[in-house]
Amino acid sequence: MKIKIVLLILVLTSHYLQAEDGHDLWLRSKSPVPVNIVCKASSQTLSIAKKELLQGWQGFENATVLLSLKKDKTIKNDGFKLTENSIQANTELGILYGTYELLRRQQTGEVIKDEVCNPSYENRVLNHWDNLDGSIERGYAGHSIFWRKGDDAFVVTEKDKVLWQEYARANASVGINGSVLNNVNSSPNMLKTEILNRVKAIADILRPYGVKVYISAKFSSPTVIGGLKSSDPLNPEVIKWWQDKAKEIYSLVPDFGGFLVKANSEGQVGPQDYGRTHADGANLLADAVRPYGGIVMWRAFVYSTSNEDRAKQAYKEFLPLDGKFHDNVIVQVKNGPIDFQPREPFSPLFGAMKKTSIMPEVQITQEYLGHSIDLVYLSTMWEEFLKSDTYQEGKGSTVARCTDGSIYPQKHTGIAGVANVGLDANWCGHLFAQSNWYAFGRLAWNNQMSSEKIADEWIKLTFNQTSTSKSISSKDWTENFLKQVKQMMMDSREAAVNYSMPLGLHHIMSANGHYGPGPWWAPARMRKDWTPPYFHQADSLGVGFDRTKASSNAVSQYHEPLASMFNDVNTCPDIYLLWFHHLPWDYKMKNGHTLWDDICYHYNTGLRQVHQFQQIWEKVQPYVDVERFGNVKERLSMQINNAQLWNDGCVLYFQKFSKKPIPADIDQPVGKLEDIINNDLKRPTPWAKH
Ligand code: GCW
Repeated sequence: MKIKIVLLILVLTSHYLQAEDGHDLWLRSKSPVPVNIVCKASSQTLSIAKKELLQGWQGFENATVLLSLKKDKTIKNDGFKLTENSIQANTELGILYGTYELLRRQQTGEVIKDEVCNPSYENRVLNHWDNLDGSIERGYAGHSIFWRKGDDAFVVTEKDKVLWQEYARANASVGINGSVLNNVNSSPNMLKTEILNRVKAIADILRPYGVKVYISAKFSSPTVIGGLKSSDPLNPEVIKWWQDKAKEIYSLVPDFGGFLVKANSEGQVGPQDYGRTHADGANLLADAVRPYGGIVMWRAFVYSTSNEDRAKQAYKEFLPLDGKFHDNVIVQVKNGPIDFQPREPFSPLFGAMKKTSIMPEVQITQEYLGHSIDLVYLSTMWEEFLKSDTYQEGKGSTVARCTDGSIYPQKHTGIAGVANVGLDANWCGHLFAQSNWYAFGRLAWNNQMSSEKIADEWIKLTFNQTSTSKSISSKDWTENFLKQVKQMMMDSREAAVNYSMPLGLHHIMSANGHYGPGPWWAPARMRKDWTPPYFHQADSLGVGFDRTKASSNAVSQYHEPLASMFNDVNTCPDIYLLWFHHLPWDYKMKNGHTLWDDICYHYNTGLRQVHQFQQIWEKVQPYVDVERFGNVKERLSMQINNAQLWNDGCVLYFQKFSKKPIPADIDQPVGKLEDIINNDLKRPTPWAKH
């Protein structure tokens, strides 16, 4: 009996020891090779660098690694100079980033040649849409790691500290150096002292890893928590209120990064409520944080009260303000002119605002790309965006170059990503959603990196060959695991576009949680530009939003040759066709299909691609531990259902207008439109428990 119990305990504990919940992200412990580290200076950040090297060294045994803080003109900001056995930097953080780079190269087998690595952007910031009650707007991986409700809401526990430290380490390992700790739909309570004390506690843990904290500020705070009659940015009492608030924050957090603001957008009060401009509002806060070196990230995601084409609004609002913002303001612009859709052309504000610091905002959390259920590697989407040529200063004026200081002398540069992190054991819900956090950091550090290289790194770091007990040769692993999984990641975003919004269709998702199709959704009293029919414009004649010169003329917001290229249906790229044109159902596509048939083929291709992903994943089972294999397998089967629903819902819905048959050589829908619509309105979001 005793022996049986001992055996049982052994089996259970060994299982427990092997349990792989994904919490270690891309930072898996290694059996380190002995190494000597020489570093004259000392500090908390340098101690972290030394510890990381001692714990993770995979280079020559007993090598001596030199860490030197020495100014060098070729090294910018927190950049570093790397050799096989040394890291030189201007700052301690540069040493830490160099450490992570050196270890990454050792682990991924990349050659380490002497080279200088400088960051593309000065501010590489995660935006957490975390609410003070612990919920997360558009979060799909559990509750907030920063905030919770309940009796212990303000108690900083050991568990909190460990988690925040792990979070900071993950960020630092990919070069992320800022975190906005709360939702842009901000609670005014955020600026109350009890909350600021918790901000201080978080900042103290994040600091040694070089992650600065920021707060999303509610513009109406002077009225809502300050008791003032107005929040008018030009009112002296309001100015004083913000100055005092900034002073209080900096007394707690001396290196506080600054404020992020969403104003005059989706119900948020802003300067326009007082007859002032966005520049007046941004400058008010910027002046308050200026004495301490803070910045203000002012969002350009605004809604005008007019009936203007939604895609044109931000540009119309902000372009006239170019040059009017103080130099510690960065205007934060979403990648596309609408709202983080699976595919959008870049926002025309990029490159057009020449006298203002502009930073791109991308969404890491998959609000419109399948939550943390669908496997979608977003790096390819961001790469497409960063490489888009704006032509604003001639050919080659890519979004990347227009925002990183290469073209315009911006005082500050930055890039923001809406975080996908929560309390789930694996941080991001879906194991592959971790790759999006990773990719954001890597692209923020180097906006020229290829998504393929990033995927390669992430797979090697996340699933090393030891992730199962079986002995697998390196060739086998590369051929049958790495290559297969990488291809799946590289294809995954296009698959999502295909099964949800192909050919430039956009904003046709289910209103209920933004997961699944909803092209039919149009309640009578809803703002028109919140409803899918406004965006797809399907009728008996055709489908698509006419943004040509003859209609909304959104094309004119782009620099030539783009304006003409988008305007002409013959030169407009297929990927943006229905974004810029309303076309007849039997319009002849370049590939010979009619538009109607091509729409059906795209949805079907997307569905088939997800089936392929499922097959790939089944085949790689021998290379992955049980738990992580299961996490992805379960979600892929939900993704198939989602792709099927998109296919059936959209094809059947648009068929009501096209009145044409679905091509016979593809899978026919399995659902009924009526049922799909009825279920859509009742459908809770799949992660209702959060
Ligand atoms: O995409 C929309 C989201 C909102 C979000 C808003 C924004 C935080 O549906 O949830 O609010 O954008 O970016 O402000």
